[in-house]
Amino acid sequence: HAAKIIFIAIKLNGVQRGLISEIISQFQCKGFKLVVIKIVVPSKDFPKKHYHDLKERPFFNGLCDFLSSGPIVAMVWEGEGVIKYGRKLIRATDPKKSKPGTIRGYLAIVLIILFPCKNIIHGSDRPETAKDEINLWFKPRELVSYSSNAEKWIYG
Ligand code: DAT
Ligand code: MG
Repeated sequence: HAAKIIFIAIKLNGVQRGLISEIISQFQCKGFKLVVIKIVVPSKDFPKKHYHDLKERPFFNGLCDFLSSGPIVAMVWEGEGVIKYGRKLIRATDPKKSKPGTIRGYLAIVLIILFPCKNIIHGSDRPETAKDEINLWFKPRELVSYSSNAEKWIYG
């Protein structure tokens, strides 16, 4: 069910600022289910694979260098409409265009306005990219299949 899963990464500045639990809360409180989570410092070339569709853009090298320079929390969240809702929750790429109450509007600070790559969080934008990103960041056996006890209260 590709449309029901999203790859979410908390970028290193979010990790360093202690925002892991806040971001997890936002997804958890909405009723989405965490199916895998790990913390990793990506190799130099790894972000280039993740952002391959942006390789012609002028900010590509800076973006990739930033993402390989510290610990990233990589997750997969599952649930009805998780991509659509997740993108709304994360909001605009440029944090100064993100409303308060969105993750970037709430958590991305002044410095990030000058460096959009430091916008705290990544989230897949479509089912196809979610699938590719999950395959890139995780092995299939890392994804934990379980039914949450809350499901009957969320979908019932
Ligand atoms: P998003 O992360 O909102 O999906 P994207 O996929 O277009 O945005 O871009 C990936 C990342 O690249 C983004 O999180 C920050 C950086 N970025 C995007 N546009 C940029 C720009 N015009 N200048 C600098 N960095 C940019
Ligand atoms: Mg994107």
